[in-house]
Amino acid sequence: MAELRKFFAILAAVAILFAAGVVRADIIQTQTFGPAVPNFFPVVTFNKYTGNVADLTAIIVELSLTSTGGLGQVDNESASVANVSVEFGTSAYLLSGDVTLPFNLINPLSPLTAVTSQNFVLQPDDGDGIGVNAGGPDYGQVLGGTVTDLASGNVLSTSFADYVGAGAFDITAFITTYLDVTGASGISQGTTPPNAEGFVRVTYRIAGGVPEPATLLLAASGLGGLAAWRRRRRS
Ligand SMILES: [Ca+2]
Ligand SMILES: [Ca+2]
Repeated sequence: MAELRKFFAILAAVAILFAAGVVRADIIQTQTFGPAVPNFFPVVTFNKYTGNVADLTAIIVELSLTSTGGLGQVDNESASVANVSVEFGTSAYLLSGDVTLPFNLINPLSPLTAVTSQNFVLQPDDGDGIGVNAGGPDYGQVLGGTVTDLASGNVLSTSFADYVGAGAFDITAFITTYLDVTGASGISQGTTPPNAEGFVRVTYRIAGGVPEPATLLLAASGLGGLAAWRRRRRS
């Protein structure tokens, strides 16, 4: 009976994986970049889909960015108290001359950011001169933590053809140190860059394809379990 329970447990696990969409006929390519000190501009290369464009139900591009350490600095130069919100870390966006990428991943004005945030009440300029001068009541600093953020977008179906055929395509990631100060003007800014790393992932989602090897393995072990259980039952 224990074997029978085990068999049904495996069967249930396979069913759950299917239902959860974990097991799919996706073709997934992941290319990493870094770790390196921004600013840097890695080029990552992916294979095109070699089947028919009609097989594709979706093309998904993901960008993951992890920012570690570094320092963001602000120094008030105005004669008023400044309530500021500071975000410090790394930003990233993508560009490609080969394929049309999802719009949310290619906007330099709205990049993906992996940041540590902190609010400050900066006292009026203490007379330390223009530029960041560490210390004094008009100064604040954000120590960069380890932060990861992910952005994902769907390629428009009208651009699927870019991704189909022989060969490969390139995507360039623009990885830069990021410091954003909101709430007041007249604030000097300075940074010591963090370390940055991440990945770009391209997924081809295929209609009615064959399951991935992991699924077949699970199914096979389930069938194996059944065969073993039958053998034991007969003997
Ligand atoms: Ca100052
Ligand atoms: Ca200062």
